[in-house]
Amino acid sequence: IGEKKSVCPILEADWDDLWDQFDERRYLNAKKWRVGDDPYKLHAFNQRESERISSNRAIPDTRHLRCTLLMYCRDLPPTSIIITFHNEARSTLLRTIRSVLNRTPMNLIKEIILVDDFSNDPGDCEELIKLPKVKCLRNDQRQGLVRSRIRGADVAQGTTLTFLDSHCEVNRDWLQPLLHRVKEDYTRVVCPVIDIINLDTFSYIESATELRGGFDWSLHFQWEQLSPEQKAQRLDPSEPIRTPIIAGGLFVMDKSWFNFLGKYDMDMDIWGGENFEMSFRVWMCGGSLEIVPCSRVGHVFRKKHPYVFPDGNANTYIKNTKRTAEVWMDEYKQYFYAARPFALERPFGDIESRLDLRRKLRCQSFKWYLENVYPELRVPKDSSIQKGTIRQRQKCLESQRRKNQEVSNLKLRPCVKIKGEDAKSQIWAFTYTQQIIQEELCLSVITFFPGAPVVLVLCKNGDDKQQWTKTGSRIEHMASHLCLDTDLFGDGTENDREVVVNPCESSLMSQHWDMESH
Ligand code: LR7
Ligand code: MN
Repeated sequence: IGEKKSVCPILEADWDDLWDQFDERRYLNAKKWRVGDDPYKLHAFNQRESERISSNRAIPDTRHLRCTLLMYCRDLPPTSIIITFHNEARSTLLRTIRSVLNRTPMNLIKEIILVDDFSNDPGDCEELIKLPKVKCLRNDQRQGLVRSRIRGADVAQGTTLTFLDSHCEVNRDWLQPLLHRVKEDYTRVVCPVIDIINLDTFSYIESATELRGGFDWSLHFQWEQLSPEQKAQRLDPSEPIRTPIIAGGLFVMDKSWFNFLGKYDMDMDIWGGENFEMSFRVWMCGGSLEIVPCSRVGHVFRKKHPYVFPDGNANTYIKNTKRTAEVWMDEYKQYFYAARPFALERPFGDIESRLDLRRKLRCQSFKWYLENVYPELRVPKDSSIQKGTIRQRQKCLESQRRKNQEVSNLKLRPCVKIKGEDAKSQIWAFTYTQQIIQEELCLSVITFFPGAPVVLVLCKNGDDKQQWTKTGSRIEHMASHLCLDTDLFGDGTENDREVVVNPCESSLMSQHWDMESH
């Protein structure tokens, strides 16, 4: 294990003189949080705290001790760092850039390309070109992160591309181990370990190292522990970890390889899904993905998007992931649709050019990917979709959605047909993951007690609060063992019953449900 890599002393740059030419206080003060305003309102993190903390702060070195002993290749080529953003807070954007300038050897930065994805204030980006190495491009309409990143990549002059989110802080010697891996083999796409910058306090927290990227059939990204066997095989904690999928925001890739593999899918909008498309493509077309534990970058993880999705959040996510499934997943896309039945009837644009790309590159099948890269992803036995109304006599379960709200109401209402078709708000799917789902929302019970309300919330896999079993005509909630039922709260009329769970009782007609297929 003890062998050292090639030795190369590095001159750290001193940016302080150059930094003095930039009026940081003016830049930040122009858009400051104001007393009385909600500090979370604009960015979904604590803007006030972010502004209180210097752009030039120390953070703990979270690497394994072994990492400090490694030496990297002397002649690593300088990289183009690409940061796209839409209405990022000035304080976090500036801290991202300053951390890069502070903790990266000057000779390794070709340039820092900011792509302003049509933020409200052009000054957010333009004023930063006074900083060393920084360039600014501004979209004249909102493009989303995929087309913005492509725009940055197209003008990049470095031989490698380094992507970062606009609210990161890079840690000590973060870049060298990444560039080193790509220099050894240009088909590698490499990521740092992503540490956590707390969204309330902005403290920098070490995250677990022995994780890799994984997902379920609904194509939701999740961090996964390495298996005991995988852990046992890792003799050296500084060794890279091969990963089925990348988180998406933070990685280094050879520029020619990026272009050769088809950049990104230009028709993906705003946010989401592009990391699946990129990951499947890289693995299936001859490359690999890995996480390099000696490279650490902090990221502010948020609970919701602070920005607008012009076509709606769920629609955009489904369009992007559906494009991925249709182009890359072959017959296995049926499991995606079984997990997300409402994606079937969604528009997703033209995918011909991406299918061409896949043929031209002679990429492997998705079956190959499953067998060789992600054997841990179990293929379900059943991909059938049960879809239709859920009836209690002549009444139907109905969602009452409010626009742009993640939580909706649930009612028992007279069944409705529109032009012979069941009303959309009364159509449900029962998935093989035992969720009862409508679009992206799932039936759930939050706290358990007799009479507890059943609510509609964003589906989350593996959450037993969202799982149900059908036993005869009863529908039992798995976590509480209570049964789907209705009560006469509400306005107390028969037409407006609340949907609840109650102790199971087979004699009760209100616990008697029929699923009528659509
Ligand atoms: O319309 C937009 N235009 C943009 O330029 C919307 C967003 N953006 C920018 C945005 O300002 C930010 O810099 O794109 C970047 C990513 O957006 P975030 O920070 O809202 O996304 P996220 O951190 O929640 O999402 C993760 O998944 C995304 C899927 O599309 C992207 O791949 C993000 O880059 C990715 N972030 C990370 O991988 C950091 C670690 C998070 C994890 C896990
Ligand atoms: Mn982010």
